[in-house]
Amino acid sequence: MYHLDNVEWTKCWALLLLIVASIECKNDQSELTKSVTEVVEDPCASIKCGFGQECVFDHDNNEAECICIRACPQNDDLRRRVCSNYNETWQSDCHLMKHRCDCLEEQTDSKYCTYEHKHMHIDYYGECKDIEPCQDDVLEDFPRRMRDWLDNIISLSRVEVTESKQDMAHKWIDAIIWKFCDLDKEPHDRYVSRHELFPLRAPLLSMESCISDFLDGCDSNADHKITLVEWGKCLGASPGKL
Ligand SMILES: [Ca+2]
Repeated sequence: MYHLDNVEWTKCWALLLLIVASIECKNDQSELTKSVTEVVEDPCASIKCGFGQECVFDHDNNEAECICIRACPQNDDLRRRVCSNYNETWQSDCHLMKHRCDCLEEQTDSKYCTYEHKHMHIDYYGECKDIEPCQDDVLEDFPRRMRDWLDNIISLSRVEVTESKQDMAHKWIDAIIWKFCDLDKEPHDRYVSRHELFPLRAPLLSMESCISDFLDGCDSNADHKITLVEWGKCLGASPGKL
């Protein structure tokens, strides 16, 4: 039978102590991590800041607060340029929003702030350019093009639509409802406001001259909010199908 000599016993004990110490250390670390996680909560998590603002923690007052965005990343990508509603190109949406906030909060020299800067918003993505007037025939054909566009999005995404590939009418109704729900988020109140149309309108305006006229036409009673029935009607669905 093999017997351990004194040196080997010493090595074994040392190894055992190391293992025990390692386990205890891990336990201590997990307890420490747990306690830190429990104590440290992001004070900004429940705060929603306004246009051009970000949330920071004010250590003096021990509270979170919204301030104008402090810095925007340098952007050299022309595709990320934005055009304001006053037809002025900005380096990015961040730069436009920051400048408006800085002007409103008097965080920058007033000589750089015009009336327009204090009231601007993003009109569309891309550099400002002459948008061609919407032609009647293009506007008339717009629901069909929107339909094709939505079909493509649905096909490329994992949005659940009816499984029947043959039933194109049902598929189209599903697409109309899905897009309405996708837009109706802030607030989620079963109406789509002009503000909520922004994610749909802004990326398309520089390419689709009729998008604004088309969306304005969806609000058939001109109350500045679109219902699901109005949305379906302007996309060519009969009210009974929604
Ligand atoms: Ca809404």
